[in-house]
Amino acid sequence: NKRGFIFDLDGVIVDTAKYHFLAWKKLANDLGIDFTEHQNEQLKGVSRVQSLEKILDWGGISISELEFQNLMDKKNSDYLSHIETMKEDEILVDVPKVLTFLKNKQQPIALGSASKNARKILKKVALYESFDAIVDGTNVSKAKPDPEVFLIAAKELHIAPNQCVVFEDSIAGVQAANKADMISIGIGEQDVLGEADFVFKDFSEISIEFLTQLINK
Ligand code: B16
Ligand code: MG
Repeated sequence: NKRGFIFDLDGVIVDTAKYHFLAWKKLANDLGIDFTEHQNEQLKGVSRVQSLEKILDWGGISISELEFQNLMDKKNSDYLSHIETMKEDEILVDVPKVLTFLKNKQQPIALGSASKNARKILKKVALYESFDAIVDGTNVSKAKPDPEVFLIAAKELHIAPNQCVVFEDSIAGVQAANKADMISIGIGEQDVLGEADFVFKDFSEISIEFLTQLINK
């Protein structure tokens, strides 16, 4: 049996969520806006444009289009300065184990990320070749929670959406997977990702038996 296995990037494969947090917090604080971990949760999986819109909204600030573009560029260069030094040791626990298992079982594997930096990051951690398809922020027009990113990934894998499984760390991403009629697996906290079909703290909690059941279901 073949299923399509679709992985989010930030917060699922690598812990770049912490770098996004640092970069957004710096930008918000520079603008005199408070920025909490709870607010950060609402930016996970959300595109760069929409993230900045939300932050400005929380601060009750309105700016010109040019300034908006400048702030986005600033956030991204700040974020990229964190990414620059990334190595394979920043791959999250047991991700390689799961990827290798699925590959050995001939299961098609895709990346489904909102990030425009996804390909760069995958190359940094030497996982670029591990995916049969890569769909990222440069390939979509609608951001999560819209299901577009995962539907394109399913199409590229030639697997029907309801035969796909999505691993996601964000609320928006879990909602996108559910809307795409895919099996959603939250990676993180149950109280945050309760809308997912299954929630695990990280991949060390996902057993080979569980993956085998998913394939054979
Ligand atoms: P960039 P994912 C998302 O990646 C992040 O979760 C989100 O925090 C970020 O704003 C978004 O990518 C855009 O990223 O600024 O690099 O284009 O979790 O969907 O892999
Ligand atoms: Mg994510």
